[in-house]
Amino acid sequence: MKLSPLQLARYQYNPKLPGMLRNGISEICVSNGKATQSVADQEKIQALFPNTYGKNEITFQKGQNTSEAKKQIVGVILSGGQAPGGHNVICGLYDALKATNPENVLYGFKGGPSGLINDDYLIFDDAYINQYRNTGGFDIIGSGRTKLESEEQFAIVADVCKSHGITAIVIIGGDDSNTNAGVLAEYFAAHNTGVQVIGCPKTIDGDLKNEDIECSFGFDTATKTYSEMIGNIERDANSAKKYWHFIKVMGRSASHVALECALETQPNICLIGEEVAAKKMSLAQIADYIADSVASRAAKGWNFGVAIIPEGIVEFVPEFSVLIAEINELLAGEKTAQFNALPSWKEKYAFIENGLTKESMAVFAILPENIQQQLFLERDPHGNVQVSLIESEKLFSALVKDNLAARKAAGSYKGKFSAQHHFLGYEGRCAFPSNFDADYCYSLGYNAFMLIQYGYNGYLSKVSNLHKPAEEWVAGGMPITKMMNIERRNGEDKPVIRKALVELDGKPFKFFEANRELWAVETCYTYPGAIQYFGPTEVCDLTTRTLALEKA
Ligand code: FBP
Repeated sequence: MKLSPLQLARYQYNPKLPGMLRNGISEICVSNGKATQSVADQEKIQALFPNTYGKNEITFQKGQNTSEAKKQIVGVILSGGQAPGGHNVICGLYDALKATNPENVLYGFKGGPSGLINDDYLIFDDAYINQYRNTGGFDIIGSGRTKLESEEQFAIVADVCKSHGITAIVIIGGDDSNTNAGVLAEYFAAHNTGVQVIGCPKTIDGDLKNEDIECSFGFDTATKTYSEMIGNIERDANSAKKYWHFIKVMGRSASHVALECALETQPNICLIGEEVAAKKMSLAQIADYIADSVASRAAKGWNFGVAIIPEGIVEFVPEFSVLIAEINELLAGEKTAQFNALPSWKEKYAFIENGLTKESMAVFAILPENIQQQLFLERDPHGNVQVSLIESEKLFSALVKDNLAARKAAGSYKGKFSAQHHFLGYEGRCAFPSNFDADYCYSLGYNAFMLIQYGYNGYLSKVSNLHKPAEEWVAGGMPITKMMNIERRNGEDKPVIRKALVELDGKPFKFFEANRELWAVETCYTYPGAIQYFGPTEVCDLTTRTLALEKA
């Protein structure tokens, strides 16, 4: 394989550990914190997790290492969507494991959780792991979206662990995967398997965060990558002065990515799904809001602009959620085949018109035809519409176009409107991790091994104080049960880690809210440029604006 000069240079980068982990393995001891409680539904969570509930939070500090000297055989999996820095979690884990005892072994289970069930693995060595240091991607062992959640699966995993003598599993994943890590830890404890489980917080979406997890890894690099591109598009828009760019960014269930990109690039418009839901905005109201900016700018002679749209936006629009629910109902069971058998779109349209309520039909009718058809194309394994496949950037530009046409007819708008569409998602998930993510991820992995070495089970590797230089970061562990509450999932009450949505009274949103009116009519673009890996720390080690504002 031909290596790029950057890849070669990144091999030489030494990720920065928190100060307290820098003195060598023999100098890391535990400081016990308070016993914990789950964030809500304490009695129910305690009853479901009798063996792992209520444990102490812990931090590491400099001091004599008192952990038991035993050989560790550890397995690791990557779970869910790629996020920059995953390789470094594994490198940090490997380095701590080997520094503790060169006889320790690290298994990598391939292709995500299914690798653990199918016992499909590799064993890491220096030569293999060194190829992946400070690189993006999850190709070191691959990832997957199989969920590890049933007792049958846990029993298989227990057998796989037993057959290799595995003493601990590290699960690198998002809120669902870490919820499942907590459930697996409880199962292992209840069945006296002697196997520990440690989670690590991953997702570019940024929605795995709470009072303990300041940010999930990958969010920093992904948003910097998108912001570079959005800044470049803004500069193109401001140069050519002839297009409105509608840019959809990833973030299925929360709008953190969109908000962070907006804080970085100051576009004319950025929709925040959580606000749309709170204000119960309709599609027409959103289109009107964007059209106001288009018209105000046109009045100044500026027929160009940039709008950021979060991937999950349509699910936040109440009337659209109702429409989706009705469509799911309309196509339930046998009815999908019936619908698909209809020979033309005209007949399908009549079927839809017949099945939807008047209100939902009114929403459906204003959608452009390609979006209408998208709603009936791909279904997920449960037979539901896959909302993330809807091209919402095209949806909103079409609605804005119609809105502007009406304004033109009424004589209130005289501009030109020509739109370009972009979707920024996969471009950011496997970028070379920023220095922040390279350091954070390496620390998470290193720290995960220290948790294993000290015998913890059902803990999340936690590194905090992240707005400060790495020297001042705080490393430790948090019982996963502390982050849980009970939620209704697929008709059942389940213990889960709560997904973090954008807080409308949080500092990042408040900053955006205070500035967006100006950004909507003026041209205030900022151009973050490409991630810098080498150079002055104020350029290379910057965290996200979200983190900076939250900690300000
Ligand atoms: P995770 O929640 O697993 O980290 O993945 C998030 C994400 O990157 C979303 O932003 C996006 O909608 C989704 O993955 C795409 O998934 P896939 O890779 O399966 O197409």
